[in-house]
Amino acid sequence: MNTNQKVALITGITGQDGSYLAELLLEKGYMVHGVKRRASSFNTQRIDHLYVDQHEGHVNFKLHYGDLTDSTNIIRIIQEVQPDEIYNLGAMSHVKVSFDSPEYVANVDGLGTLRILEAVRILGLEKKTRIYQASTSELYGGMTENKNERGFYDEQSPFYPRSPYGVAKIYGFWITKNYREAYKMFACNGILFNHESPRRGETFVTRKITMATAAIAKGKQDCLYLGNLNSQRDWGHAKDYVEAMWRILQQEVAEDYVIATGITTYIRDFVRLSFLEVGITLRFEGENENEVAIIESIDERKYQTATGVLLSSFGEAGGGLSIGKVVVRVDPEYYRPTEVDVLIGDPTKSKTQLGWQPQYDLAGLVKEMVASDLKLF
Ligand code: NDP
Ligand code: GDR
Repeated sequence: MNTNQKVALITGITGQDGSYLAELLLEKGYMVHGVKRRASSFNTQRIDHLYVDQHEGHVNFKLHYGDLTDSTNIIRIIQEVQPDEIYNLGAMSHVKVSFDSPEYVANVDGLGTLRILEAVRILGLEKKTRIYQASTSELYGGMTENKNERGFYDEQSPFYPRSPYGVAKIYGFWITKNYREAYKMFACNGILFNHESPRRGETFVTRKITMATAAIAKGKQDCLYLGNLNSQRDWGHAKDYVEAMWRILQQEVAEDYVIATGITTYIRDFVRLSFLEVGITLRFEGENENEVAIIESIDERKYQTATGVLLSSFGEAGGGLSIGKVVVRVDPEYYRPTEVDVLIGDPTKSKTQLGWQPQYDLAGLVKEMVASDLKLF
């Protein structure tokens, strides 16, 4: 065994970010431990490629059953693993769903963070173990008056969460900061703006859009139903964002950082970009719940290259992908009781202090997501 090998523990390893972070840390030579929940069906699709049967002798990656609502098992896992770094990514991460299960989200996303910090303290690992807390741009709540003078949210901007998820995460933010100040622990918040990838959960808006683009283009779906098309998000790529998480824990001093692109885009424009990937230009008409997106034109060559389908044969087969077809409608069912209208982050501190530089732009992200989803159908 290499005694200089760093040991990391990731909660939420089966999620989008957990899977990319595990890949990054393994590449860097870490021993990676992850906490996974027991489920009635397999929930490790995003990390299966990293898993090598322990019986065959590959031991840089190990999963432990656990749950952030259970402090006994959190303490036991941390005691066994003795991690140099903990990345607390585990959470009920869906904003809309948090309105349906507010107590659960408070328990997992709020108290779960406390359980990690307390476990480290109870085990006397305050000097050894560095902790990354997955904080979020949802803390800002999109309050216009709280932006900085340049029109962005930064590390000094006040918080005003607008969902049970945001309220639970604000507890996670402050308890992390408090333990840093009270017990001199190396505990940091990454305030990450939205980040996406082909591994994004299917009910988040970007993935819902790219999957529907692929399904509609291949004649497997008729129409995409969305909620509020007027909100704006600062979207980056999850691969770039897990690199920032790692950098945050490699600094000399524990601090909090905003990770964002500094560019914000309407949901409607993400839809537009997504359909352009399969050669379809959309026109939006109407307002609010009456808004629809209609096919304005189809670039046959681009369509065929992207989908591998001949548009003429597809049309004749009765798929009906033609000019004038409505492919997106609004369903108010997807509206939230309180919405975060506009998010845009200022990554100046992370770029200058962490030397963080994202590799992807929005166009590259959309291209990768649509290409990946086209393979599903
Ligand atoms: P995902 O929803 O893809 O993953 C969440 C992970 O948490 C999954 O592994 C899930 O397990 C696990 N989890 C859920 N409940 C529990 C629980 N009770 N105990 C232990 N683990 C649990 O989220 P992302 O990867 O996108 O996000 C990672 C973190 O970053 C989350 O904390 C999220 O709130 C935060 N965040 C995300 C942003 C984004 O844009 N993606 C932006 C800012 C913050 P299972 O697979 O079994 O469901
Ligand atoms: P968000 O992401 O709430 O920002 O939280 P999501 O993709 O769910 O919503 C973004 C915006 O799109 C609007 N929207 C829809 N959203 C969903 N899910 N489904 C729809 O059909 C739809 N139609 C319109 C939403 O109203 C919203 O304005 C994500 C999560 O990853 C959090 O865990 C994380 O903290 C934040 O990003 C930063």
